Amino acid sequence: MATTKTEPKITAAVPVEPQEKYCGLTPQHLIEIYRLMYQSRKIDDREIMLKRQQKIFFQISGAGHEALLVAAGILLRPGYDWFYPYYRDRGLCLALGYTPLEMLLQAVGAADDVASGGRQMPSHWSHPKLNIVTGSSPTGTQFLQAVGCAEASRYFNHHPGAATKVEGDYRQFKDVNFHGDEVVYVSCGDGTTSQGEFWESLNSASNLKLPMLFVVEDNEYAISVPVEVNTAGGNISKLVQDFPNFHFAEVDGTDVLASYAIFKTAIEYVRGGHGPAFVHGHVIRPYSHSLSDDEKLYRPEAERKLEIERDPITRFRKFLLSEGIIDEAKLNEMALDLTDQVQDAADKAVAAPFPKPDTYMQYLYSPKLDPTSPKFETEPIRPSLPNRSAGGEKTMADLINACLKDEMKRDQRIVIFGEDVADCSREEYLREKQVKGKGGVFKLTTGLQSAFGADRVFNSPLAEASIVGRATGMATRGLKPVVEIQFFDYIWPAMHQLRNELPTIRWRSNNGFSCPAVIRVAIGGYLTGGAIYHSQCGESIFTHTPGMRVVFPSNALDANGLLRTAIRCDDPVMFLEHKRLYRETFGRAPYPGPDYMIPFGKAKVVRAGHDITVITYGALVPRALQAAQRMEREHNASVELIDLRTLNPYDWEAIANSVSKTHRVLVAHEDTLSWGYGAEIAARIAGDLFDELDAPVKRVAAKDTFVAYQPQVEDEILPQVNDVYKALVELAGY
Ligand SMILES: Cc1ncc(C[n+]2csc(CCOP(=O)(O)OP(=O)(O)O)c2C)c(N)n1
Ligand SMILES: [Mg+2]
Repeated sequence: MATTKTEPKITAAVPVEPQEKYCGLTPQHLIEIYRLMYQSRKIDDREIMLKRQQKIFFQISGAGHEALLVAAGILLRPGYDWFYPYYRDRGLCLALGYTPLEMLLQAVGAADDVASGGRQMPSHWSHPKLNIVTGSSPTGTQFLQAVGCAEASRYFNHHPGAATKVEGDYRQFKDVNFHGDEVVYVSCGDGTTSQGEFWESLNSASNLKLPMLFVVEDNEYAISVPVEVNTAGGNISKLVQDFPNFHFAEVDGTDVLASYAIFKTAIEYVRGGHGPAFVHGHVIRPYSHSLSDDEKLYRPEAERKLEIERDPITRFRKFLLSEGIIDEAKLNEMALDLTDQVQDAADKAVAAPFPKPDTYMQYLYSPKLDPTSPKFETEPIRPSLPNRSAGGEKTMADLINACLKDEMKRDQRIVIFGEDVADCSREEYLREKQVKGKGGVFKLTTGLQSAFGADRVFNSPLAEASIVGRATGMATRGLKPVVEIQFFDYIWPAMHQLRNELPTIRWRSNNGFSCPAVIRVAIGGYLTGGAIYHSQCGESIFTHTPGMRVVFPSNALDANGLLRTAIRCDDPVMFLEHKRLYRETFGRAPYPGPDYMIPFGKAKVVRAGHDITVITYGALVPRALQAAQRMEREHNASVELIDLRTLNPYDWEAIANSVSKTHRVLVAHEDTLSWGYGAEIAARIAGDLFDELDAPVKRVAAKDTFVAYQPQVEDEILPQVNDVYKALVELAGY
């Protein structure tokens, strides 16, 4: 294990003794700190000029935050510690080794931009070599990911064998590095502390005593909104001080030495394994919010003047001169030198090639491991007949549980968490056999904690954003979180993470980072009394999100094989499990063995036919099957039934082949009709297969309303066998 001693990593060109009055820094260190701060400001100034010349398209500065951030940056370890910085952290990034050219390449949107290959705005830092994890624009989404990242450090430390590279699944492409005492840095502005995810992350960091350094850069404004509007009482330090296990510090973040001293203690606390630290730095924002904002509209002259007097660069310059550490001539020489360097970097950036326009689809998904490939196609192990009758047919719930168990045994990187997924959080009750254990409200994870231990299967707080955000951070580090959202109806608190983070990370970092987590979600109605908050669908919202694989099995065997593919693949997967199908007689199957996989994007022809095609998935599969059998009996019509099984990707070839044979097609699903999943399929059939059609494409789906509690009303709202049957009769007679 590395030393917990915290020393600045600047190497002095001229050895000079550290001095007590400079918090143990040498004069050479102080000059280097000034150089980094000045360089940070110069890059902002240069970007502003480039924006005015229309050579870049956005500018947001780190001006006024430099002292605090350089102080943190020189104490932390690039490529060792982990970083979730926000857009004002230019000084931190420079101190960690990000170069001015790398920053300016992002500003122009160059192909060689290390952060995003021209995909993200400037100051959206990302640098895989330095462990600076890709940041997004939404304020506050970084916090829960940082929690997951810190949890991953701890996990790999406790299970070092899990870090081993294994060929044949996502682990082949994911290098894991961990040290045991790494710090996870995460920062934001004063306004962002109003976001719920900020508070969720403090709760988990505190409760789990995680090695995290929280930094709030308080410049007293969130665009035009002053701090007292965002923060009750106007001071975030006062609000957070009762979280257990934290080290708290508040500092004038325009004062280099004070900031340095505060961070030294805070980082030693975190690296020493005592828990998280929270540093609240008071800084200034002299350049308005961004170049698109003019603070004169909401801040009077007098207030702005007072702020300028606290400018950290002017202050530190005065300090260095008054202490005789450097003279005016040397400072001016340094300024000229840095101006030239930044100018040179800007010239190179402006001349750098742009990404090729046709590369926009690259890195939505893993370029290395394709879950639609034959690698993911294996045969189930068929038990011999006597066994089969003895072992019995298993339900979807049984075979999902069996898959989780098999995969956890095979892959130590898998962790499972969510609400109520553990057998029992108070482990002594299990040990003393006082209780049997729960293992999920639908019992899908039952027995897993008992089999694999509480650090691999555990309950999360009741906070869905936490579940997905933490999973995202863990997956970024190489773990395979397979988390559960208890009901689809409660997925919405996690929407930010599910829409703006998890599926975007690989694309927005130009393949610099990835997070192939699996999100299992219990979905759907036909429950008799599930009502509006336990019965809804809504899968098209996620199939409408690029970067997210969406799976929706209709039977036990498919659920087992598809879940295994989801776990072994290298992309984020939303795995939708229909509650009504968990224990249905329909679609039971014998256990297919520990390696059974079904590739994504391969539909199943449940029933072959030549008159009409039904395209469906999930709970509509057994319903459409009944309707098809009735069509056969009563109309002698042969219906081909296609179960898509995965919704993104979906099997267009199977659809096209069938429609080209039957020339009549019905798309059926449980989710509401308008703007639903079927609309896309119907539109594509109408567009691409128009010449094949003998009748208009028909759709059957739920009414455009919510699911009601009263069973008769629920039946009316959700599509029934008879609705499918009637649509088939109409299609046959067209
Ligand atoms: C979730 C979300 N809402 C709104 C915005 C627009 N926005 C960008 S920065 C910002 C203010 C942030 O203020 P603060 O956290 O104090 O950071 P500062 O910019 O002052 O450093 C807002 C409202 C956003 N990016 N994300
Ligand atoms: Mg602010």
